[in-house]
Amino acid sequence: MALLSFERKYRVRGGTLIGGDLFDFWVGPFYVGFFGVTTAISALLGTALIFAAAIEGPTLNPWLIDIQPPPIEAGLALAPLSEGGYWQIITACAVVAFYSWVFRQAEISRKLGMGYHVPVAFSFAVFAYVTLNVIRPVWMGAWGHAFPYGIWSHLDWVSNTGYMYVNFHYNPVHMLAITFFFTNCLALALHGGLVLSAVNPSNGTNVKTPEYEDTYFRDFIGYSVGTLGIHRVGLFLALNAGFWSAICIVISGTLYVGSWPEFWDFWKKIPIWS
Ligand code: 07D
Ligand code: 07D
Ligand code: 07D
Ligand code: 07D
Ligand code: BPH
Repeated sequence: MALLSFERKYRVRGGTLIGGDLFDFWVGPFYVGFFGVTTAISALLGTALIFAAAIEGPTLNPWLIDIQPPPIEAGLALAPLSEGGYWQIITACAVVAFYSWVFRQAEISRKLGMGYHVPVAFSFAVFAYVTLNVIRPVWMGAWGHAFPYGIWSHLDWVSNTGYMYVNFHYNPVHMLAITFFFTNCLALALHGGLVLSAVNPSNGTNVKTPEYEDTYFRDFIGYSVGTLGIHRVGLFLALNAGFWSAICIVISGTLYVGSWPEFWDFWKKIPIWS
């Protein structure tokens, strides 16, 4: 009941970024809005084009569908449909769908009078995708540098691209991104474990308050970042993981060409350890 009366209070017009009252309504639980409409159109069109391209062959097995970008020789020109044109339109649909999703999240935040943390966070993931399939290919002068749309084939792209720089592990920004991913996973394991341990006490005892959670970490490692703080840490780690991933790939083949292991040659010559 409380939830329903709350919904009546906030389900009012206003707060849209574009379109005024036009699409300012709900369908069942879903808020629509101008960006709901643009998401639906671009997502459906993009998905339909994946099927259209797959029907041209050689397979309809979802795991083996492979929609390649135009060949590198075609540069940044528009390509015929079956030679990368499908990939180009699907990419345009995907960019519109992902950004529409960000703006729809922002409109919902505005309606609820909340901060923009979720749309900002998702925009980091979209930035990583746009870096891979728009910014880097444009910078390198050919759509052919982008990854193909296929469950297996995109893994081949990651592997081949990695070995193009001999050993991608030696890319220092890749190291930084991995460190953020690993630390993010560590933090979530600790946070999930801690909260569940407080709400699953030993038989016959009460659920524990956040003071217990803080005390656990003070006893354990001398410091607790606090109940709000851990969420700041989590967001910080996750956004950095996405951000430095984008940077690690966009510098490869643009600012840095050649072998990543050789990048470290300067460092072997530093007098302190040689
Ligand atoms: C769990 C949220 C749900 C999302 C799901 C994915 C599709 C694809 C399309 C048939 C965490 C939905 C899948 C819409 C259908 C067709 C044509 C999110 C969750 C369930 N990858 N990747 C996967 C994408 C890149 C890499 C799986 C997308 C980069 C490696 C899935 C993108 C690089 C491995 C997938 C993208 C890269 C995977 C599970 C876009 C570096 C795996 C993903 C748009 C980031 C793993 C067979 C997942 C796997 C895997 C989708 C980009 C590397 C198919 C949509 C180019 C090394 N990727 N990926 O759980 O099992 O994400 O592959 O950027 O090992 Mg990938
Ligand atoms: C093992 C850490 C345990 C730590 C402990 C604590 C101290 C104290 C003191 C600070 C498990 C130690 C504490 C010392 C310190 C103070 C005071 C965590 C561990 C007990 N891979 N791959 C994974 C991806 C490729 C390969 C896992 C992605 C290439 C091998 C994860 C990609 C090739 C192994 C993963 C990718 C390759 C893995 C790692 C992309 C290389 C493993 C996470 C995008 C050419 C390892 C069990 C993990 C594994 C592993 C991800 C690519 C090889 C799923 C995203 C194709 C050989 N890879 N990988 O395991 O499974 O954390 O380990 O391309 O052995 Mg992979
Ligand atoms: C931030 C908690 C604090 C931990 C810290 C690490 C040491 C090593 C030893 C100089 C998230 C303390 C470091 C004690 C000092 C010497 C000889 C946790 C945090 C500050 N790795 N790994 C790193 C370890 C494996 C892989 C960094 C340990 C598997 C890849 C650091 C183990 C595979 C990349 C590190 C272990 C693998 C790294 C940051 C043990 C698959 C990177 C780690 C005991 C899991 C990244 C230069 C981090 C990097 C990185 C430590 C195991 C793959 C040096 C202790 C064999 C691909 N690993 N690692 O943030 O920058 O953890 O490398 O299992 O790119 Mg590794
Ligand atoms: C791009 C996803 C964006 C998603 C969006 C939403 C839908 C809707 C609908 C479900 C960024 C899509 C939504 C489609 C679905 C419904 C209803 C996220 C994106 C917008 N690597 N590596 C990374 C590791 C090696 C290589 C990143 C580890 C090898 C290359 C991460 C290892 C070589 C690239 C990472 C390892 C290699 C990367 C990926 C270990 C291969 C990249 C995370 C343990 C031989 C990529 C921006 C990411 C990158 C990337 C981790 C190994 C090559 C840090 C742990 C040595 C070429 N690697 N890697 O980016 O930075 O997420 O991309 O060995 O391009 Mg690596
Ligand atoms: O709604 C969400 O979550 C429930 C948003 C989302 C998010 C959010 C959301 O709010 C946040 C904060 C993040 N992701 C954060 C992050 C991480 C760090 C910043 C980063 C690691 C990450 N997300 C990664 C990923 C990955 C990886 C690693 O591969 C995937 C697959 C996702 N995130 C997926 C998603 C979705 C579940 C959701 C989301 N992250 C966004 C949903 C969305 O945008 O919906 C609108 C679009 C459609 C419904 C479909 C569009 C279809 C296209 C037109 C066609 C398909 C083209 C595509 C390029 C083909 C790819 C083929 C592959 C085989 C390669």
